[in-house]
Amino acid sequence: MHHGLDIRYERGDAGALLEDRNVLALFEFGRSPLDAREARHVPVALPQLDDEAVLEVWRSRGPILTGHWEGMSFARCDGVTMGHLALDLNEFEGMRAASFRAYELIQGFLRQSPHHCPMKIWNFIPGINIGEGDLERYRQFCIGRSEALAADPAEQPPMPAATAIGAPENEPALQIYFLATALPGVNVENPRQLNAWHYPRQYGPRSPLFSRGTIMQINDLRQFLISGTASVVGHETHHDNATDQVHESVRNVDSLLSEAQRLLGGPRPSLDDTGVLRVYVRQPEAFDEIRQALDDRVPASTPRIHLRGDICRDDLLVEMDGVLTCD
Ligand code: 3EB
Repeated sequence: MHHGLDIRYERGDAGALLEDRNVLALFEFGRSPLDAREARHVPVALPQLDDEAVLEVWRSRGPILTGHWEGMSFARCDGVTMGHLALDLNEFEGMRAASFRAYELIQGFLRQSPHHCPMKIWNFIPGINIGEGDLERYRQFCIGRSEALAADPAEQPPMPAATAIGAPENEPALQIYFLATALPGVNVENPRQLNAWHYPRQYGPRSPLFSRGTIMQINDLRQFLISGTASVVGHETHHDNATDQVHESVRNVDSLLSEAQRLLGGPRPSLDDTGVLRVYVRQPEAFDEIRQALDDRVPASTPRIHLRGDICRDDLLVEMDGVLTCD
């Protein structure tokens, strides 16, 4: 096993995998995050679309400490912390308030943690496209996030990488989990895309706050955490069909990898068997088309899963994220 975070898709039973003391986090799909049975267990409400159901397993070396903090849970090893929270939306006056609380909690947690630099944050937002105009849940989520981050003047960029995807409308919880380390990572932005925090007003009153990718160093290993990447060029959505959106998204990932190489030197990180990909699919009926379009562009050796989830703009049909290991 390598020295960083080892991410795999495995068949098996969640209970049995949690017996493995090297498991830092275990992601089970199609289950409410409120069902978590322990700190390392992270059920994600999005159903998996692939024929074969798998678990996403994060392993790390050395002893793992687990615990709870203000209703959050965490698992920490020498190099990295995985933090997880699920807030029952019934207990909040709307998505803005829930998001504000979530980001307030995350900042509070990070301040007292030995790993206080967030590298990547995954957000799963029930009914993400519900609501008209600026009342849309995703936009309200962005407002709450931005208000919580602005409430702490010491909390300035570097921004973490992020993914924000819709969970089923009937899922009760806003779920957020993250990776944090002791040292800041290297942020990578995509020259093909406007930096998300500079998005114009038409996408909402407060811009999303994330970096397109972060290079995280754990021990002597560098890993590239890729944000949710869609068919956005500049700030605009391109294409109205799934195949072209997949191809555009892969061009965006490629461009980000070239930019990472430009910043860091060394070999160009690539999509191959040292990485994993997650593909988020809005319309289940487009799954085969999306899988095919991706197979045409990404080596067969790259492990990948497809999850059913809404994307934050209603004209986006697909989004992907992933983690690559740099040589
Ligand atoms: C985009 O490129 C797609 O709000 O945290 C991707 C990744 C997107 C993260 C977020 C949003 C977020 O703008 C949307």
